Amino acid sequence: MKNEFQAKVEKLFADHEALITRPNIPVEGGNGVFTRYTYPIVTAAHTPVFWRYDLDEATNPYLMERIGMNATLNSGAIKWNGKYLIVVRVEGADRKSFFAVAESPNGVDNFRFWDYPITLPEDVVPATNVYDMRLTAHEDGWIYGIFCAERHDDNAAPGDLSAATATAGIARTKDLVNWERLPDLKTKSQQRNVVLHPEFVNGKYALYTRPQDGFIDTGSGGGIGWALVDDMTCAEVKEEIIIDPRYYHTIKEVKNGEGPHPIKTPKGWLHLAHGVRACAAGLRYVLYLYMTSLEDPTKVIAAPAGHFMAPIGEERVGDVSNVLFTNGWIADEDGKVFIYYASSDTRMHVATSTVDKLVDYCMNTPEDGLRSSASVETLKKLIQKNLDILKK
Ligand code: BGC
Ligand code: BMA
Repeated sequence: MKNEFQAKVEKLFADHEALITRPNIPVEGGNGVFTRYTYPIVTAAHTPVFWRYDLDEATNPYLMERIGMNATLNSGAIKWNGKYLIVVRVEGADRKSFFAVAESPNGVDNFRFWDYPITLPEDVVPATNVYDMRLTAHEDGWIYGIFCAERHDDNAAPGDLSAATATAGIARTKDLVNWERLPDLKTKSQQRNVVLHPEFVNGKYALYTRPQDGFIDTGSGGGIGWALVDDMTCAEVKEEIIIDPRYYHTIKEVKNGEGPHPIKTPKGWLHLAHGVRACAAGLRYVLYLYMTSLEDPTKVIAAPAGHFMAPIGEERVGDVSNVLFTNGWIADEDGKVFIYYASSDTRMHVATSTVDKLVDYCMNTPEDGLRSSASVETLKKLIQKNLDILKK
């Protein structure tokens, strides 16, 4: 006969299985640009039962969680052997983030973590925390993961335990299981949100960067940057230009940063990024799209005004409320796009669209006129056009 402990273990597994196999349901309606889904795709409760509990009755007679998981957020993404893989930033109750692969057969539900998290070798100077990995299957044959490596800033005043430095950590793999760590990116400034472009440009590796003066403040860092690098095994930013600047009174006034690497489309490179503004409630993070030229990837050719996605409903609330953040998307052969985004540094979601729709959105959404009166003029044009149509 089963004892009480065994019955409790079975229930834990059954409840977990029910959660991770729950079908996701597209949300009807919306704005025609993308489709949200009813349920988050991965939460802390999706992490395996055997990560959190000691299942040995002798050492855990009360069947309590021994290692708490706090959040699952900012995930890189890649299609791999026909499966939709996300490299999740899992944050433990101890505030340390680590990377773990969760795999889905269809991209919208049934995400299941691989048994072990990723074992990431250390850099020469070990990082205290690592997070927000961008995956790039580069044409050189490697899959690169670039992520933020955070360390305490030892130049800080005594007692200041929050001062930190942000550096781009670099690792590469061929199978997403075994990772080779390369030296951190050498740059003059601190860096978060560094992303590897998937193709060589003039025979070099190309990086989207985000120079910042301090750990939080971008300061003189003007926006999303671009740098060419000779060798990823000793990557150094020698020259950096800003391709997508921040701007006063827009959704990217305080900070912006590249999301996942851009998708190549016949009309240009399609980019997904985040923009940040400050308000009384703190920082507000939203997602936006832009496009760059195929001939010259440093040239912006489409810059639709405002946000593409902003937090709504339960997305607004979490550990860091009022935040949407993205560093992963997958474009299928048939043009369907899976956008993986986190809400409020707490849980992962998916939204779907198509390359054609996203390009249409970029090309035909009016640009930001940067003043209220310009916005009114843009609006009046559409109203007049539509009223003429409606009168016919
Ligand atoms: C957190 C990040 C955050 C950064 C800046 C880090 O310590 O882990 O999630 O983006 O600080 O606030
Ligand atoms: C940033 C990012 C994310 C995070 C966001 C909101 O600086 O790098 O890790 O989602 O802050 O806290």
